[in-house]
Amino acid sequence: MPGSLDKAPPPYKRFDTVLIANRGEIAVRIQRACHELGLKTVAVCSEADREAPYGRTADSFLCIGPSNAAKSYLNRDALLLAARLTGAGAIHPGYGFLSENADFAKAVEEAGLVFIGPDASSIATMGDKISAKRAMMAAGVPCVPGPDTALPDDPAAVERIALEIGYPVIIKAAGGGGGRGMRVVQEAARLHEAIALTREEARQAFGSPSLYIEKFLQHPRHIEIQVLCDIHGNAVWLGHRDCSMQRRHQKVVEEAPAPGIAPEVIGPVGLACVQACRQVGYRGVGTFEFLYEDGAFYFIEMNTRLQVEHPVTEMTSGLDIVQSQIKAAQGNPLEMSQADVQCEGHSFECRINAEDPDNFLPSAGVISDLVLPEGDGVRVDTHIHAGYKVSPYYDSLIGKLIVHAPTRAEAMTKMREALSRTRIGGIATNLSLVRALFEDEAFGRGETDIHYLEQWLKQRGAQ
Ligand code: MV4
Repeated sequence: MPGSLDKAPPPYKRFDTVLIANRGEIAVRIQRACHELGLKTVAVCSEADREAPYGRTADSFLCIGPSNAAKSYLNRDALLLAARLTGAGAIHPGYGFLSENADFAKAVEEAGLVFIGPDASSIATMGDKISAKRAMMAAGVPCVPGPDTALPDDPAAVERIALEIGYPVIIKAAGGGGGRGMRVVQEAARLHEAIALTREEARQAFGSPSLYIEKFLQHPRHIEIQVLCDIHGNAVWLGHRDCSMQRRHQKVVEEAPAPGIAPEVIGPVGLACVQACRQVGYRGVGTFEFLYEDGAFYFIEMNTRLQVEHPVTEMTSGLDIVQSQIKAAQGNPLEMSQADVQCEGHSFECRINAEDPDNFLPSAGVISDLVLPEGDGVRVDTHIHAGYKVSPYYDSLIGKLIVHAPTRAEAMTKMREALSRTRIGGIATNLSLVRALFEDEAFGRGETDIHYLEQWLKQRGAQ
């Protein structure tokens, strides 16, 4: 049933060629989805990525700048020029880089191309964490206690708001997100200094001093809901993921579904997310991030991009999220209703990083030998091969190991087996770390929160 739309759908813009404005494993993943849809692809690279094999399997391959990402993968003019030269009708931004940049999305649309993502105004609304919270509260999505407006300047007014919420509180920058620009305040005596420090950081880092305040949740889990929307007012949610296993806001292991959450508890939250998408005229794929504590959900942020961990949801839902995202950008109506979305079994993803497992420093060099696992319910998303040179210029993610099995216990066993068969020689990786995690008993019981991994690493180091 189509919902109401505040925005009129844009005119259909057909495209037969997609420029992939990214690199590494996600460039491979997007290229596969495009080719499966019968679309031609344009791969772009920096000088460091000239040898990338996905360049040879694309229909066109262009070098757009030097190794420094600011001059290549983040170079908007170079990307738009590459699209024009190759006849691309759409740009897929992947994740990171320009994927959540509203100005870039606008420039793409103004150049007469399709940005494969939501429209620029949705990106801008969700990029400002205060306007995102306001939109969610208006749609009935449960949020963390605290106002959906910027902190006032009047010190006495701020003190009253903090007291009403109750300490501890957290001060966050409206332009922040993903763990940047936030500060916990334990007691009233420290409130004003925390605000002053966070405001200055926000001004420097995000160019805006705007802040907001929330109740600080002490031991939550990080649970997210994946949505998929078309431009005709249809939206569905594709279940949930637990992404609590993280260090310094970098996720290490993700799973779907989040363990131990009853359908009656998450169901209404999923419906509220879908309702919010209809209200803001959201298009394509999106992720609602929640904190989950003591049986309740609290919205924190919405990501308007395809996420690294989308495969665990693909495994449980049986849907191809990247293909669906591209079809939504083509203006096609959703091919399924909520009743058609049936999530089955359990999926885990391990992020494999080229980094020292003890000090987490990135590790560059040539992969001397490589053995990757395969088999039923085993998936590897990667761009690497034996002889591949891991460059020091970019994120250390070199691949993702994904498994799917009927139950969580079976999926854990399958991941242990897949990890034991994996060999990556010549560079340091975090394989030993994720192998140890899959032997951990509390993780086995699904009893972890957002602080678990950092505490686990501390204890491990102390031994
Ligand atoms: C919070 C919080 C506790 N209470 N907000 C960190 C990343 C950004 N997305 C929001 N974050 C948090 N917001 C309230 N009101 C704790 C965190 C947080 C966190 C959240 C998700 C995953 C990992 C985290 C690690 C530290 C802190």
